[in-house]
Amino acid sequence: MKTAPRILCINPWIHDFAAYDFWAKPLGLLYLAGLLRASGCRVTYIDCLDRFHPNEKSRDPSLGHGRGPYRKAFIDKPSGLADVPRRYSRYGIEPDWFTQDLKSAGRPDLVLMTCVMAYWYPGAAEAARIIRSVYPDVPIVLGGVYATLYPGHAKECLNVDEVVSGQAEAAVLDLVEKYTGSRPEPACDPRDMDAIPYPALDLQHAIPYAPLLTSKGCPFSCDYCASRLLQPEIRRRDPRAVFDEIGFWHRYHGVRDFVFYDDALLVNASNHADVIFSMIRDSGMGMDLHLHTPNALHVRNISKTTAFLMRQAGMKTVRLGVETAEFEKRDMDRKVCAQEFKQAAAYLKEAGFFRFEIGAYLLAGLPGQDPAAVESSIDIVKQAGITPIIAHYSPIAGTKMWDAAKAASRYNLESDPVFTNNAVMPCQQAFSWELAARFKKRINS
Ligand code: B12
Ligand code: SF4
Repeated sequence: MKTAPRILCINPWIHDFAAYDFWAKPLGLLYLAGLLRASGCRVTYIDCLDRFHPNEKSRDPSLGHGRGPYRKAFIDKPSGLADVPRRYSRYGIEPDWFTQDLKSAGRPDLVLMTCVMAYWYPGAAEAARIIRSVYPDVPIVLGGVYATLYPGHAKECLNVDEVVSGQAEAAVLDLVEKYTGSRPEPACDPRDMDAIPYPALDLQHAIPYAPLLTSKGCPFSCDYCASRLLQPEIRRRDPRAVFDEIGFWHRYHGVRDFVFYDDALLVNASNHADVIFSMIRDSGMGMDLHLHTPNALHVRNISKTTAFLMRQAGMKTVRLGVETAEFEKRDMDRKVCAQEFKQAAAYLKEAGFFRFEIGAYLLAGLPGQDPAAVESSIDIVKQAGITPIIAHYSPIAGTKMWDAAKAASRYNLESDPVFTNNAVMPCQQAFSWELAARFKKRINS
């Protein structure tokens, strides 16, 4: 009898100027791990960003609604970023712990590694080097956002056997067969979002929060966003299946914080999100849960009903995709107008949300953007009784704004994704602490 293929899944380190676990989990990889496990593979998982590693001091996973700082160690900056007056770090567990964990996991037949943010690839490169040194002949396959957006760069710069672009629920079964010689018996139709097993969050040392994906894709196509490149098809789960998943993590694993990762959670809310929120409210679980939407919601879809249902279901963190509050001038997206914004803010307030619970993301550092436009957006958001949150622009290859970003940048963006890191303000003439301070002052004034 053939033995089950042994698959080791790796979430690599972050190399960056700043990083914090603001509800960031490698959900795509954890879905693949769950699918492979249910399809008969022996799956192990090493998370280089594990804040609850056994070598760490023990801490309560529920603190800060599950969020918290990563361990960090200063490392050298990538050479092209010498102009940025900030320290660069490796975020996550000690490399020795990683080596030890690799050895304790035992030799796998295949390593599957993700990389969630393109400009974090140096962390994946470091992980690949160490995996190679411990298991020189084990194949490594890289997938995820970086692999999808910059496949050519990944093939050239990372010592891996294969780079896989795009959604991979179906492809991963072929990969296992290709590299191990045994074909897993699929537990379900891997493309069916309602049938696919839950992400393998239980392979972590703790489950401080559960990321949820109720849908894929987005009907909009904003100039700065990669949603369509990553998830070209719009698909949605049955609201009942989402509700059941929430109940599962809550009842069997004690999870109270749930984080929606959808790009378009509220589109057609009356037959999707509203149904999920009503089910939570009616079950009584809403009293016990904290829901969060750090990935912005579409303002236009916040009706009075939706606002009240969100509150009754236990929503604690609402983030709105505003991008610029100079509504009449916007041409990079058409997803909200002034009236819709004011109305949504009023509904959320009426439903009982406090100012500090509602944040509006405003994009800063866009090619050719006048900082005064960001400041006037800050004022408009504040007038609506909402907290402005500055999100610095990260240029992405393949998006409509890419050419303008390349033209505006002081770096050769095409040459290396590290230059697309929003922390370096890549589309400005220079990195500027003053500008960041100016926005902060305006927000707090
Ligand atoms: C949820 C989300 C977040 C969450 C959590 C992110 C995280 N996990 O770390 C939050 C809200 C915290 C967040 C924050 C930010 N985000 Co974000 N985020 C997303 C979002 C919407 C979904 C990612 C996701 O989990 N998708 C669901 C899973 C199922 O899909 P997946 O990861 O792609 O996995 C599939 C495939 O890639 C593949 N796969 C994955 N791993 C592997 C491994 C192998 C071996 C294989 C074969 C396949 C494979 O199979 C999976 C299943 O099909 C994406 C946009 C998008 N639509 O993807 C943006 C996105 C990743 N974020 C982006 C950005 C820019 C940011 C911010 C910098 C925004 C800002 N300006 O402040 C911050 C910074 C994050 C930080 N420093 O921690 C950009 C990244 C661009 C880039 N250059 O890489 C994206 C693409 C959005 C965009 N602008 O277009 N984000
Ligand atoms: S609405 Fe949001 S997710 Fe959709 S394309 Fe625009 S920025 Fe991307």
